[in-house]
Amino acid sequence: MKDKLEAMLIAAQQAVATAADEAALQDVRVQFLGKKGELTAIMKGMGALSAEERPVIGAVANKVKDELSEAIEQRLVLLKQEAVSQRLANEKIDVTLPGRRGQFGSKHPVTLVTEELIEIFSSLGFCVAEGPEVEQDFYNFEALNIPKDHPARDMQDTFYINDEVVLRTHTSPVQIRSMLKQAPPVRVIAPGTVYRRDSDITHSPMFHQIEGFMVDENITFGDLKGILTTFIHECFGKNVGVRFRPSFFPFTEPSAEVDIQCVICGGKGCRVCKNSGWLEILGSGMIDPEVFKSVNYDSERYSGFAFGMGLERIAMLKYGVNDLRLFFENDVRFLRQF
Ligand code: 2U9
Repeated sequence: MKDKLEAMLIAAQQAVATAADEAALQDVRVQFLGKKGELTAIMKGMGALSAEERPVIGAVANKVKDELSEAIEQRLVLLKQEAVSQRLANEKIDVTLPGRRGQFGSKHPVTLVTEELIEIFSSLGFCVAEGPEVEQDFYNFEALNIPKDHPARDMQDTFYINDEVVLRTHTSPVQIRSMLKQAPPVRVIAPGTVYRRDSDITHSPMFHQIEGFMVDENITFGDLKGILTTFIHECFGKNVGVRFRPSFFPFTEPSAEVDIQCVICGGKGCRVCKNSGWLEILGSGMIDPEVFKSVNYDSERYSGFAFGMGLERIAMLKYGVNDLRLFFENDVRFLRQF
């Protein structure tokens, strides 16, 4: 029995030495020291031994068990170290390799145009004002000389929240709020998002505008022409032709639409300008005395002009974009070009 135990120890030590990983070592432990293992099997034969032999073999069996346990523990420590070394080798990072560059975002073309226009009008003495996009009927329509049931309301199809509250159809209400807050002289521009129930290839239900006004004593149509011509020359170049055409808006009288020489064909006539050589870019006019009444400005003493333009349209002309929908799709392949 002693020989059997010693032979088992040698076989077990060999198995321990060749166990390739922790799982294999665990199998060795079970095979030799487990409840159904080889050591247990040999010990079962102890009952047949004499009273003198039993303690001797018992001592040998304990020694075999201790030695084997010790060998397994040592091997376990070694295997753990090897596993750590292996992982370190596999996961080694070469910190001298160049890093991967992240993609930088870019400003939306409508933001770029807005910023440029703010810059130009700031240099002409205008301040920027902002206001709510969900607006009361009074500021969006009534105060601008567009009473309920007035045919002019049809000019701008409106999103109604309820009878008295709308999504603003233009940034004009911001200017009404500015006028109610401060007395002349004032020069204000109002850039922002506006909403109209209009959706086709050339209209989006949400778009952007910049509007502005200037009120003081003795402001004339000549001031309107001077400021807007200066703006156009700053925005589209000193040599671009400008013309003023009579028009109608409920909040201005007289009113004028302003055209520039076509930036695509230089005035010769092309598809973009529908062969006219001109492109409409903004609306304007002398502020109607009815509007002054709603904001308690004395129209005997003060006069002023106002103007408005669509920012997507300006961006299309400046950057040669021929489809309005590109501004709202947020396709990075388009946006990265600006
Ligand atoms: C106040 C008084 C008058 C703002 C004006 C226009 C003419 C105009 C359109 C251009 C293209 C809007 O984006 S668009 O559809 N705007 O033609 N806007 S005068 O007049 C005002 C504004 C506020 C208190």
